[in-house]
Amino acid sequence: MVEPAPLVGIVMGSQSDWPTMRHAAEILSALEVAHEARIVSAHRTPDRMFAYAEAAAERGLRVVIAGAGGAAHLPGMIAAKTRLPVLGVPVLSKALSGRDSLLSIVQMPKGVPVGTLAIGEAGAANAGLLAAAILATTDEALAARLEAWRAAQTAAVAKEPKDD
Ligand code: RP5
Repeated sequence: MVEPAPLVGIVMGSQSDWPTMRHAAEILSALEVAHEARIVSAHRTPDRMFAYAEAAAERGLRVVIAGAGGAAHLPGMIAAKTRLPVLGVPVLSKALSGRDSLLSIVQMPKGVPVGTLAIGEAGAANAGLLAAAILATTDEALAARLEAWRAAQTAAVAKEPKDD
């Protein structure tokens, strides 16, 4: 079977980001959104990063999710090289608990936006949901799957707390 062409590109600065960024991939899989995941470091593989960002729109990607930790230049640099919407995920860093990642990603200068999510797993999962929501504006079947996913989440919330 031929795999559908990816619509969402998930990129991360390091293998060590994958335990966080896989939460974006899992959401996209659950919503049947074709996606790919790549290690593309702004610092260690800058040429790979430029090539990825420059080719992204032409290859048919519609949204890029970029996660990085520490001096997290990746989302901003990707955004500098593509017109696609870029969603930035600050990865929890060892030294500063992701505050460095958050500030590196969120404080983009005017003119080159990065939609910045929360630090860590919640941010990665929400980036997946947001990418799906963007695509759902022009895809009715995906919109229905997203509505169903949200309804299931609502249904899973108990009315009352219970003891462990
Ligand atoms: C960043 O440096 C990566 O995004 C990662 O979050 C952080 C640490 O990378 P490793 O030293 O674990 O490879 O580029």
